[in-house]
Amino acid sequence: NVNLKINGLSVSAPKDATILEAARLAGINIPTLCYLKDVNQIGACRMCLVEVKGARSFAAACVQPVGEGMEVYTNTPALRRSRKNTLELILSTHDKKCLSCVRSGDCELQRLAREYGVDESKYEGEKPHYELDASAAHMIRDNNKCILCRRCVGACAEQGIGVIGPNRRGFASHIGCAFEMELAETSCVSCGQCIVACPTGALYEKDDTAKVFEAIGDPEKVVVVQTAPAVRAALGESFGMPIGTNVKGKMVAALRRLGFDKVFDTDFSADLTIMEEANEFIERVKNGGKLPLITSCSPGWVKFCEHYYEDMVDNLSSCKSPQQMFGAIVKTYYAEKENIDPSKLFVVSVMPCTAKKFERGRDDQAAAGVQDIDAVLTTRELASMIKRAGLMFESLPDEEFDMPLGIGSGAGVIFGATGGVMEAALRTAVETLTDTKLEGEALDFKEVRGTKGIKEATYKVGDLDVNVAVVSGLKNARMLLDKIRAGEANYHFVEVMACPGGCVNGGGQPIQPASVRNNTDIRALRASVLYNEDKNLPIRKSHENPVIKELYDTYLEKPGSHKAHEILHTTYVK
Ligand code: HC1
Ligand code: SF4
Repeated sequence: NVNLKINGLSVSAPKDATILEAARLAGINIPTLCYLKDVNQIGACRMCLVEVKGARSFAAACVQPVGEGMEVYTNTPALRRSRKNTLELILSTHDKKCLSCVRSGDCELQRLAREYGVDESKYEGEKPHYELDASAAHMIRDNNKCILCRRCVGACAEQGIGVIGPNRRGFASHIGCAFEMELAETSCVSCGQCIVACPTGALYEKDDTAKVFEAIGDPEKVVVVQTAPAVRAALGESFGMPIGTNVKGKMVAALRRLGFDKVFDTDFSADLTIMEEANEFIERVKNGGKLPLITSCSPGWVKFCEHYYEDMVDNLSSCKSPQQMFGAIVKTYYAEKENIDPSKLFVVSVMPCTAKKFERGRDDQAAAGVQDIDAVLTTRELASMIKRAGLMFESLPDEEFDMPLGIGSGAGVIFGATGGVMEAALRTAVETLTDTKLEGEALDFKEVRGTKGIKEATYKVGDLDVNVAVVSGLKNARMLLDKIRAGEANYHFVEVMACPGGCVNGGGQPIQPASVRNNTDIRALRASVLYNEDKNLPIRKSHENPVIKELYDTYLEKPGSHKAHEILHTTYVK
């Protein structure tokens, strides 16, 4: 550790800490805009400037390391003037249409502008004007609100994709794709990690709330909603609740009050995915099929695989994702059971994910001859609908999902965290292959839990030593796939989630500002919601879900049956 003084206070900080981190230890927040820990550490925006005694110029606290005996000042009149000026310059090219901006109220620029009392029109002059890029299925890029902080660029590079970056120089400098291509023309995988990294309203998901409100208001339609496992772990944040609060019951109550005819749970179809995927795994092992089997529920990952690892597309499980299986079952089994014309059913998904908006429109996702899913909302869009409907979220009662598609096992719940799909599949595969019953602690496959980017383990399943790997974040996926390709790793089963930490950290989740992201393990807090729910559920294995059993007994016959293939499986692009 080194000892230094910050604003006259003695502080001891690790020797590789930055001034920003040391100040935080002393309870002092230095404002930042471009800095996002591990994603963008370039010291470019000049908001975090501090005075260091004896230095000739101000230092950028986000990149400047601490030193023994250093004397730092974070809040002098000169610094306040400098920061105010920086903000006024940023605003000189900003369109300042804040009233209806999707980020109004949680925009980091807006907050700083207010705190520093900026004069919005100080540098009014020529302004660049950019067309919106609405080409992609999942998001819109509005450069008129971009402040060139490059957090999105860092997020995309961290995903190992790198399709956005700075174009041109000087006044014409802007973030875009190579050769000014539209996002849809690039290999963007729709993960939305750029959106949750953006401090302003320059990046946002395509808004489907109007379409959903309209369907709800249409008396001809039966509107069914499903919620992904990870949504309950984060929706509360949009209403000021602490990160890591499980709001399942209030979420269900809110959806019912919004007017959905049925409120169901994606956990149910996560269980269904496990039935099909565990069966696929067993079949591939028995029949010498392509291994490792790689999960296919994360659409950003699937797109990534199709784009960059074409030779491994056959490793992908042919299972549709739980989102799509849900829609497929509603429009076939449920429609028949309830005697509803599938074309009258409107199935909405609430997802922590922006790539689900893209997945919905993929080929071969229409089991009943109509699209399996009609609209996908992010967690943020659901929050906005709840607010617009005037529902006081915090005071809603806790309610239960509707039956029959509202039952999920604990295995389905943990899908939303990295390692969850693997653990869920193992619970079912081990019991199926070994004729043993897993109880208590034996149900926890702890080695594949936790937020580490790459996890490996070997489990004894019957006579077989099953080597598994779990990765989240596409940069990690790249590393692992390269190892597999080079024959340096011998896995049987691999789980890949596109977003670092899995769905809980998806691109559609409530946006936490850098000041929170830099100092809190959001992924772990949200994941703990799911593992706690799993621990306390009476049913923790997919194959013990009674509705799943009934579905096979009365309709699908058995996992991997002809009918199951027609409804629940899909194909990929090579
Ligand atoms: Fe996910 Fe999945 S876990 S992909 O992360 O397999 O989005 O939560 O709904 O489909 O169940 C997301 C979450 C989600 C699917 C499931
Ligand atoms: Fe990059 Fe993902 Fe944003 Fe596409 S959605 S630009 S892949 S970060």
